[in-house]
Amino acid sequence: MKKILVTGGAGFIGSHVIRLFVNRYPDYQIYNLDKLTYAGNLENLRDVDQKPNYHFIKGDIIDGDFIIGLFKKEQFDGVIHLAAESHVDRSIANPMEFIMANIVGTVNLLNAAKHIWKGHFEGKLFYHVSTDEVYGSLGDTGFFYEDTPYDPHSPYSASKASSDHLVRAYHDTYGLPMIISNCSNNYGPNQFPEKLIPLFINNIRHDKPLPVYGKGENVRDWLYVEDHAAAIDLIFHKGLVGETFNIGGHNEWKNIDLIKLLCRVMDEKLGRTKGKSEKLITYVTDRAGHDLRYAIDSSKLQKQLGWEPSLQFEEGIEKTVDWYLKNQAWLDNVTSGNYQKYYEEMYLNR
Ligand code: NAD
Ligand code: TDX
Repeated sequence: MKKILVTGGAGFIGSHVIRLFVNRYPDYQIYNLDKLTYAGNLENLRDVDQKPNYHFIKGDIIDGDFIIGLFKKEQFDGVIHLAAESHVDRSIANPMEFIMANIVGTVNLLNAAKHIWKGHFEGKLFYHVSTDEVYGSLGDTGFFYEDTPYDPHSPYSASKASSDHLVRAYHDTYGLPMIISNCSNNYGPNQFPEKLIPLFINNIRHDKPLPVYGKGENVRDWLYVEDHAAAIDLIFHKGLVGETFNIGGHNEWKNIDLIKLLCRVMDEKLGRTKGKSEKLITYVTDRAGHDLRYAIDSSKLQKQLGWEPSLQFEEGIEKTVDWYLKNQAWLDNVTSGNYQKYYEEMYLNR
């Protein structure tokens, strides 16, 4: 494959995918299509944006005419689709944006791929990047498998579930070659500070309260973002068409335990008295429909394609904290503008 369209490449995970592909496959042409919403930031790609095999296109996947025109013009061989509205809390406040970007946007891409590739499906691939949240919520035990029935609870996860169903429907109905992967919570450099880990790093840095939802007992399964990008690379090249793969590192943490670990690492890195950051922990009203526990079984990916996560969590958290402390200008830049308004709406009176 030579010409690959990556959607949402200026976001958190997309930028790591772009970096990996641009550096690893100099003979590929990588096209990054991104609307540059609040979550998209071309700064994330400064180290690769001058490479001859990287191209940026500003555009909106909600605009069907634009998408079909782009596919006609560029004749992509493959699509890696990451563009989405991705924050659960924002989906609770404003579901329609999620319906438009995540469902309508995905269908526009599917229609364009189907139309342009019709009769020439051989060697083409539509790779849809999804989340473990489509499977719903677990109790204290058990795991999500590839055949776990979908049971989404938030507008975000319902919109992702819907897009997954549509990708499968285009495969079953029209033969569109596709693969889906469902990954657990990612963390690492360049994540927008609305998600738990970068939000709390930023708040600790500014001695601001750490708003823990409910009792902090919800469990998430965390994966370092570069390990997710490596899994996408492997699946894109070696995965069987029509298949689904779960991606996760068997790394479950209760929120409150993770937050305490983060506080300890931040105290150390900032040279603060032990226990100082933990004092910022503030319990606030729980998220509506808050899923209790996510846990991914990724043994299919491990057995079929030999993927393993490369990092232990403590190591990944240290690397992540180091990155945010070294890149405070990045944090300051993304938290200027509308961020203050978002923060007040989301957390004031909570
Ligand atoms: P993000 O919010 O950091 O980035 C999303 C990117 O998509 C941004 O660059 C944004 O500008 C772009 N975008 C949004 N709407 C668009 C539109 N209409 N047209 C074009 N571009 C648009 O998200 P992320 O955390 O990097 O997640 C990327 C993908 O991975 C999403 O599909 C998400 O559902 C999935 N995912 C995320 C996680 C996670 O933990 N973050 C876990 C599993 C799966
Ligand atoms: O301020 C907070 N306080 C808090 O207690 C925030 C932002 C979160 N939380 C809790 C809610 C969750 O239990 O921390 C946990 C993690 O929250 P998020 O970072 O918002 O992630 P989550 O809701 O688990 O969803 C993430 O993982 C799956 C990503 O945002 C999704 O894009 C991905 O699909």
